[in-house]
Amino acid sequence: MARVLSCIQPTGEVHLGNYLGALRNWVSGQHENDAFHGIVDLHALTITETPGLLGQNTLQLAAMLFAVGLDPDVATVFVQSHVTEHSQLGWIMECQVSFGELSRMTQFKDNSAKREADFVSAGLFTYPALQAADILLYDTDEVPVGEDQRQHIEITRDIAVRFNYRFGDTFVLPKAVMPKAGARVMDLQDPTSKMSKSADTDSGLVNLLDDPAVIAKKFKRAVTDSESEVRYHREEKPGVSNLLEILSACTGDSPEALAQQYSQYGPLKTDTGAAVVEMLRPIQARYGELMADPGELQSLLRKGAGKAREVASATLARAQAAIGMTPA
Ligand code: ATP
Ligand code: LTN
Repeated sequence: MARVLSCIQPTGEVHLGNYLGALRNWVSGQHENDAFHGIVDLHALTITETPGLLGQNTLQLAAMLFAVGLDPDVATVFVQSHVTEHSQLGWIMECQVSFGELSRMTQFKDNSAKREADFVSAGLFTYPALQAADILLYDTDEVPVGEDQRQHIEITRDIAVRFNYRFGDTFVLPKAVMPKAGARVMDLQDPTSKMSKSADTDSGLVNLLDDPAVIAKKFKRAVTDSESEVRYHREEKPGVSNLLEILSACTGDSPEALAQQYSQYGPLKTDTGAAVVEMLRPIQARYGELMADPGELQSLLRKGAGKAREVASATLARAQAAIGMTPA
């Protein structure tokens, strides 16, 4: 059984891109693999300044992970800061990666540019080192992520190779696995940018907790193009292709086959909105139940952290021994 790990930041509501590009695959993968999923609150801290918000977002995200179908008896779901080994190995990783390598990370370039007037923390820059620690702590074979994370998995491999070369074989080399459908859900108002919670406006962003009427409206207003032909072509028809891909992710039919069934944009928008609403209905109901019982939610997270710590502490000890640090 492959060890699989993927993580998500508690930085606001979970959106359709997160779900189709990541969470849904975590749920289907939990029975085939030994799955670990972290809520990476330390990563979110790179851009969080409001007191109290981080913990609240963490609990809401935990409820959402269980609501979409992660089973606490099957997968290991934990909060990053509950497993202190992440911070400890994170520092060691920072010392294995160069300033130049970190400077080439597109996520850092994008995020720091977006925050030009704001505080750009050093943590935002060293973020990939902490991510490498997340992955390497669990002897991870596979990291299921969206296309946007490919560079972070590559740098993790580079760091692991370098560490193993310097200090002897310690870390398993992970590889990124990209889902076929829904790998990159685009903004409904700007289909050349990925759907993102940090978008300027909310109208192109579908949150999993959005009201059904709001979801339908967002799809009806989705940007397409001035032609009227329904055809699947990512570059020439980004808006239409995004809708076809979302509908495909809901129905299981291929975007090409779905394109054949439509001759106008209107019905494609309506049907895609309706399919998304139906897909989210049971998730929204389960989320409501979980949020009504915070004690239970906390105990599920405590259990996850215990399981995570067992693996993480052994790996950290191995890395410290390989370096030759004095044992405490
Ligand atoms: P955002 O851009 O909304 O802030 P993010 O990339 O910072 O999102 P996280 O919340 O950490 O993301 O993302 C969790 C997972 O969701 C990652 O595996 C990421 O690849 C995936 N993901 C995020 N946005 C999309 C998208 N538009 N399409 C597909 N997958 C996505
Ligand atoms: N950087 C990722 C979140 C993340 C992650 C990880 C993903 C942090 N640690 C470990 C996979 C494995 C993001 O922004 N989506």
